[in-house]
Amino acid sequence: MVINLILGDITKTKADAIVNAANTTLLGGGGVDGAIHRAGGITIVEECKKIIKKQGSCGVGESVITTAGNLPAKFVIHTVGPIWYGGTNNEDLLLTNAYKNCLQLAVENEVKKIAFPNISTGVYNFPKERAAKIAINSVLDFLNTSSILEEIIFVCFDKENYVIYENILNTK
Ligand code: AR6
Repeated sequence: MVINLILGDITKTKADAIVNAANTTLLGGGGVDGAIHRAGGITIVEECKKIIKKQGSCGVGESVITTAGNLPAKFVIHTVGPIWYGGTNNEDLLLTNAYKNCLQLAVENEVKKIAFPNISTGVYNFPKERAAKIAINSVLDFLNTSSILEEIIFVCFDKENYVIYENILNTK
């Protein structure tokens, strides 16, 4: 099992599954969510609508899985990270849940290679260093319990996040 770090666009990442930092409606938005829907095409939002019809919404920290449409992946795993309200709203636990629920869905769908964006660190404003520690620790904790996953890729869109991840991963 390896953890890799990329500076780039997750819609270009070849993996069994890529993770989307979505919102509770699953209907798309800006940031990485917008990029995934634009590049993946209409089939992704069509599946999201079916899921919403069935379950109402996707809660913060939860995740769902759909086709990846035209993306170079089999699946998109949509998760909803917490909005940062200063740290007193269970943000750390909710972000941990988001990563762990994605990994759980990945394993259930026999995903071997999964790529994550830096969930919640854009418009949801989660402090980047704090979010990176949670992302890496959640993945490492999960990997202790699962042998199916072979590769985890953290895809950083900005250099600041990339350097933060690089420094933390170097200490592990
Ligand atoms: N590839 C990889 N990472 C990206 C890409 C990309 N193409 N584009 C942006 N990022 P954000 P959030 C990075 O705002 O904070 C949406 O409108 C970005 O630099 O996309 O979880 C949803 O619908 C940042 O580091 O997601 C929600 O309403 C990271 O992705 C809301 O934003 C997350 O930034 C979710 O906010």
